Amino acid sequence: MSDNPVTEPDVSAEHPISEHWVWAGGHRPPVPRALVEAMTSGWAPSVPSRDVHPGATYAASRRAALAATMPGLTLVVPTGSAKVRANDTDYRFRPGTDFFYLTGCVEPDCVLVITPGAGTGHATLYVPERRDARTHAFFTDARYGELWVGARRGVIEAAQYYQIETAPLEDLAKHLGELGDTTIAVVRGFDATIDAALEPSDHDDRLVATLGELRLVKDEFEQRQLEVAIAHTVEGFGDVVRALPQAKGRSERVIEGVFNLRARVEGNDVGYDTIAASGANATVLHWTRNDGAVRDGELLLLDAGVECDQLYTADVTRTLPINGVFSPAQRRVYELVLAAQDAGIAAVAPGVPFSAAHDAAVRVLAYGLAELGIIDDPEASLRPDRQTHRRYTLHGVSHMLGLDVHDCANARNDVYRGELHAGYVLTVEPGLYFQKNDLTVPEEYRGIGVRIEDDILVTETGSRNLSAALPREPDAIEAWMAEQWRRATPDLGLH
Ligand SMILES: [Mn+2]
Repeated sequence: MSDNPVTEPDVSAEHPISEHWVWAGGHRPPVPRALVEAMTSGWAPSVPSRDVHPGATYAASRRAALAATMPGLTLVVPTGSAKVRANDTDYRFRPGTDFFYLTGCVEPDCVLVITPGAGTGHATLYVPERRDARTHAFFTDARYGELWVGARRGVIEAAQYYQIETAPLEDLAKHLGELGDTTIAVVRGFDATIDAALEPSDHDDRLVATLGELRLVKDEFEQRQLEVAIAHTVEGFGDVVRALPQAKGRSERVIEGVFNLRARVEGNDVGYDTIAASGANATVLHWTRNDGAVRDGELLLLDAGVECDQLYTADVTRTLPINGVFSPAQRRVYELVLAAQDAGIAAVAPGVPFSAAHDAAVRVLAYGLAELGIIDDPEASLRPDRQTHRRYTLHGVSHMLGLDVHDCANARNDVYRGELHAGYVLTVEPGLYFQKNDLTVPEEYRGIGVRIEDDILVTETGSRNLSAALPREPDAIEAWMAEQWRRATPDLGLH
């Protein structure tokens, strides 16, 4: 460690130094230089970790596959920076998905650059220099200083941990300037500095589409991570059932809070805002306010997923009777949605179109709506120029799942909606939604919303339901809920 830290490389130009003062910015008064020198000396040296990221070899393969798909181009993939919540308070940082897919790196501000070269090109990860005790920013910069935010890996340790060549982010502008007349493709919208520094080109769209399409097939590391996320999600659903007696008479926030506790403890976070919809709130597709009352006799639609530490997310929905037993009307609607989901899941296989699950499920729903007396003629309704059943089914049955809950959104439409291949993971999630004021629906069904959602891996021979550990059959759900209530439940202290 240096005894004269203030003269070390200044990585924080916004905090100028004079003979006696260091300016920290904002409303903070200047800091005495003597204090900065005291704060940046007398610390034991830090030793870089020899750890290696568990997915490093997979990330290297993905970079090679990307470079092979877009030869001759320089590819620039930034992760983005912390987003301001208010003033000097940021949202928790989540890396840009394409960047993370190619590196495994979770630190903000980094940029991956792949330049064309022999074979699969040459990858460099640009990482901010550490604001450790060798720099005055260690103490004067509350956003990046390691005294405030903890140690970062920095240029040296990141090279070892991510098994990639690294360079200081501070050199990136100069290096990009030296690329000359090579053609550059950029993932835009994540890093304003990068967006401003590099001219837009048609190759930008091709780069994000290519990444979206490469991400469709989950390698074995990704499949394992999805299994981890789903296993913790199953635990979270059990937590919610055990908390239901304490949630009754209170708001859906109890349910959201209990599930999200599991997500934060076992994983990184929830993969999307938890939908905890009691009673007729289940008919509001994006019900994330979760401020409705939890009432005996109603259904709870819980659409929730744990995002694991490697940022893959589950996306599971169950519709549960809050008192543990379906009423006859609830059970009729539930069994219809279940039959539709069974048909949808059965349709998933390599070589079939993406829409196969949707088409199979919706056919069952249309016929079931006719049996319930809600539509007249299912075949007529299913015609492309009519589709009147959609008043009650509302949404598509499938989307891709992975690092993003709606994964691979940048893939070209004909690829996303093309044939399924082994390694794809998609949801199958039909639903029926009878609004409480819908006069076209028999009164006993009004205010009932049911969705059942599972995460399905396409295999070489068919498919595997990754979330099968969570019961779906109504009898199995009732038995499972009763079993949860026989177990000791933690007192949430809600009185
Ligand atoms: Mn979903």
